[in-house]
Amino acid sequence: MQCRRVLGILILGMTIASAGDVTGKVAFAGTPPKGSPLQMTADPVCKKAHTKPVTGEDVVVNKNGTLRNVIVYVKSGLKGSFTAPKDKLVFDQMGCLYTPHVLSLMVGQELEVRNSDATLHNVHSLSKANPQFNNAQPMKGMKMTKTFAKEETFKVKCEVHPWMGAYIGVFNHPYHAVTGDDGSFTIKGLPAGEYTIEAWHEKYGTKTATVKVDASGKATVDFSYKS
Ligand SMILES: [Cu+2]
Repeated sequence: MQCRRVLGILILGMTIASAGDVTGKVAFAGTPPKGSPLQMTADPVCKKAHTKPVTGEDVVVNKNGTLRNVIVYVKSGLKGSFTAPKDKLVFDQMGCLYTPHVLSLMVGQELEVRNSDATLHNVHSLSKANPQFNNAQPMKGMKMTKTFAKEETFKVKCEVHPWMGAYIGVFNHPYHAVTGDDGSFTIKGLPAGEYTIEAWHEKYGTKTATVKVDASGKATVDFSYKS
């Protein structure tokens, strides 16, 4: 009886230890740079979409002193191959801005590119490992679906509206996340093991850290950028 109970606890322990979540936050130290206002007067549709001045999203420091739009991902330590999630991600053009400004997805995962504006946008990828594309979406409500075969992070821009820019991170695995308005991230369901985690920001570059996902099934890793 005793033996069976111990075995039961052991099996339960092993189940918990098999995968864990890595959570953390990306701090920003120093004075946030003053964002420059975007001049949208060249296209009345863009200008009309905003009632307040719009600033660029290249550096967004949250109210709690953290940095938004940082991709945090497993750089090394993973074994085996992974299947792309079935859920489609949406990359929208709204108010002549990309929503979201930074996104991450997996090789083979579908990305729906939408135009929610009643004006012409061209969606131009500056990818290197993946074939570049440059597609016009002249009408509101237009949609197209893209997938990417290779791992890389690249810029997307619109030549009609030079202020429009976004970044897409493509990964060979599902262990990546982007910091939002509280600067935190969660990489879910990572198998137990030791990993190098990297943070990437379009202006401030990369930071790395090592993390061990152990029997507790949870690990924390924080990053910090300076102005
Ligand atoms: Cu545009």
